[in-house]
Amino acid sequence: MRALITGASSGIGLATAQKMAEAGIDLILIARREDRLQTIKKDLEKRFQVKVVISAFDIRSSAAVEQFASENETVLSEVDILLNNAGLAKGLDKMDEGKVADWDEMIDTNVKGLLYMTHAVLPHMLKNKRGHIVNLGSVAGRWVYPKGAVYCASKFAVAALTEGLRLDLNGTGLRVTNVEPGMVETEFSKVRLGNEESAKAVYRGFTPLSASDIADTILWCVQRPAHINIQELVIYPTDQASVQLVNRR
Ligand code: 8X3
Repeated sequence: MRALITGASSGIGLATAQKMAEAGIDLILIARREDRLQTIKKDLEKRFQVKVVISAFDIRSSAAVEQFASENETVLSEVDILLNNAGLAKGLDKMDEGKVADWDEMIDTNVKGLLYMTHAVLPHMLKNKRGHIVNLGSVAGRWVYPKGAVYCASKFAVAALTEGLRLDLNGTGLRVTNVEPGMVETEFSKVRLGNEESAKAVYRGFTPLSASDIADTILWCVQRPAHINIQELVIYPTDQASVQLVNRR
């Protein structure tokens, strides 16, 4: 079995790569940071005796995705699982104060990058008559919160793309899942807010989810028997009851 993971050099992507390798799944890892990918490849191949192919490029570029797809036809033809994990939030602003560059980065990565990668892998899965696409959505793809409209919109798009793909793939045997976490402590808030201190404050006073928690959930989804499709899965920390209600001690 082989899985392709985007955004594999940190956070949920990396944690899932580790758990999949532990489960004996070969990997294709994609991220922008080549040096991190090299280190991860060495570590996973040594610890778990799995095959790890790495490729460093930016999924926001349709040309880069096309080039990757044409240069890696053989490995791509063996992909059983596509984890569209790469994604980010940039800024926490009212819409009139938001930066266009932040909006572009979120929409280009979270929506267009996911589409480009799906477009590259799907023909192989259809040919093989098997495959599972797991999209990393968010509770922000079901409920909107103040100052988060554009990030939320990008994750609402992930929910729509998952549902749409399910409809288009009905009868093919392929599966599509949208995993929608609440607050997970990774580099997410540092990337969003731009500094460590503000990021730490986001998770202060309660126990957030970890990347490893979400990796376990993803693994559980892909390990269900072939007749089961977990279509949408919301996972919150126990102390977070909605996108805006967190019980802090
Ligand atoms: C991340 C969850 O609540 O910070 O997608 O938007 S949240």
